[in-house]
Amino acid sequence: MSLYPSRITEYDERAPTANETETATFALGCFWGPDATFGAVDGVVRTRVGYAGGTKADPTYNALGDHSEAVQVDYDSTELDYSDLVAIAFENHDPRSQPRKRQYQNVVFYGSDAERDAVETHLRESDWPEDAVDTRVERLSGFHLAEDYHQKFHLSSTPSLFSPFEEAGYDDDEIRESSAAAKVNAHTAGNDVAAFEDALSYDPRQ
Ligand code: MHO
Repeated sequence: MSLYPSRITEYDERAPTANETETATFALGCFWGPDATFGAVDGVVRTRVGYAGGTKADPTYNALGDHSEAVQVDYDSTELDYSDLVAIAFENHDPRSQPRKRQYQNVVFYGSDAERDAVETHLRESDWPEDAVDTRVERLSGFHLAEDYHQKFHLSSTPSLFSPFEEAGYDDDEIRESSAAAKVNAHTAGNDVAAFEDALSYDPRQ
């Protein structure tokens, strides 16, 4: 299966812009996994990984301080709601206990009272008894981008699918913010990705 640079640029030109998307942030363990899980979802437009939830000013992977690994998701609110993303977050981790290392702890970050209410509603309507959930629910106070080599990790580890982005002339920032890269990264990690099948993975010369 091939990925053509022209398909990548066409896909990204059609993607909703930053003004047309909302953003949600989750810490759910090693961020490579949730980057790909959320990237697969229809209506998720862009993803990026970073560090959140702590107070250290300039966290890095080797000096995280009190932050946790987190994924940030830009989504098209005409296609899905914040609550849909919260549901996906809870389907993709075990909320009953926290990993010992703060780096991998689970946190749902809300950005408004409405989002906090949505998380509370999700938990109330879930099967989890109220005192069984250890996952923290906190207001997002900042998001620090992780190093380039952590962005779209599965994609960047797959040369046959990564090279077309380089051939399209994308630099590291453009790959991180590429909607096509979010979809191809999700595919590379083994997810079913409708956008990849429908729009990205065919030969434009056919
Ligand atoms: N070092 C671990 C986790 C990486 S994640 C970005 C691994 O290689 O799987 O913390």
